[in-house]
Amino acid sequence: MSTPKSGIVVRSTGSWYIVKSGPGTQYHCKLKGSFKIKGIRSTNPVAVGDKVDFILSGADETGLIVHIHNRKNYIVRKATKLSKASHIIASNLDQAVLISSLVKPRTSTGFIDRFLVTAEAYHIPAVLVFNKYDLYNDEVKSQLETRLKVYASAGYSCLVTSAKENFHIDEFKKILESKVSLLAGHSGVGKSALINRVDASLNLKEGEISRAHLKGKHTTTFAEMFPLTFGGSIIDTPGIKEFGLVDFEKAELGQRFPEIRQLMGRCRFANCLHVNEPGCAVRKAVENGSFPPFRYQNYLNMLNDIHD
Ligand SMILES: Nc1nc2c(ncn2[C@@H]2O[C@H](COP(=O)(O)OP(=O)(O)OP(=O)(O)O)[C@@H](O)[C@H]2O)c(=O)[nH]1
Ligand SMILES: [Mg+2]
Ligand SMILES: [Zn+2]
Repeated sequence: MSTPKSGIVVRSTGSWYIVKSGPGTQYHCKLKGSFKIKGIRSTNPVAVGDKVDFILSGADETGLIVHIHNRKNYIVRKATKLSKASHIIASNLDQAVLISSLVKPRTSTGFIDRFLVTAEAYHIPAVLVFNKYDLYNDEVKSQLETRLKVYASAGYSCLVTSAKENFHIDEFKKILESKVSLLAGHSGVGKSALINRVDASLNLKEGEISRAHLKGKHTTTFAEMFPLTFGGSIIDTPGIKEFGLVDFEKAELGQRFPEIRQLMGRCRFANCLHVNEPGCAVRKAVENGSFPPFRYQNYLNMLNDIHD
């Protein structure tokens, strides 16, 4: 038996994995049967970004994955709405970058906040990119200003871009340089278009927005890791519809909102959920206008979705 090689999973199709082992060297690998990872109930034991050991076998030089290195972190979503099992989207990330847009398609703040809460829970720095700026009219621009103000003061890096008009593309490149970045966002917001602008060699497929419902078709089917010519890599994911709140307790949620985290020490009760408890510092801040109303509403919606 040959000695195991190690590499990074750059693509997963469910049963086959492409493992990159050194520059320009890739192997098709399968998972050794009956592979289980303790502590995680997931539909996919190996995810893009995983560092694995594999043994080459047979004349066709395919590999058998025999070991998965401990993950620095990982990001998940629920496999289905009702299921307890989760799907690991990617692992070993330096940051998670959410590409959103206020039009065609519009990304809700509810979606953004779920993304941020998930990133907070896994201690992955989050960056918010608002793309398609060329399409924003004055009303939409003022909505954008509100979002920028709220998210920047919560401590998140924000960037406004237009892939179409090459607006802030250098800034976008700087964000990605020398880091492993997960790129998330609804189908059609311009993930592939933005990556193509910073690294033309990748030549990712860009989709057409379907005119019928302005929702965008899925043009990227599997999560995939791409090396960037200027250093670092990005993980392009299929349009993510929903981040489930995996493994969350009601009491934990407030910790994942920096604005709530800052105020909660002043609530009368240590176990305050900031709904209608007397002496709640968060509610007081909402009432006097110093806490962003949409962030609070999204907090309540998420709290409501957690069943314990
Ligand atoms: N006007 C305008 N159109 C854009 C911009 N960025 C992307 N588009 C267009 O929006 C459509 C969708 O862009 P994609 O890059 O394919 O979107 P995606 O996020 O990769 O979508 P999926 O792969 O389906 O998840 C394409 O027709 C792009 O040309 C932009 O900044 N402005
Ligand atoms: Mg795409
Ligand atoms: Zn409170």
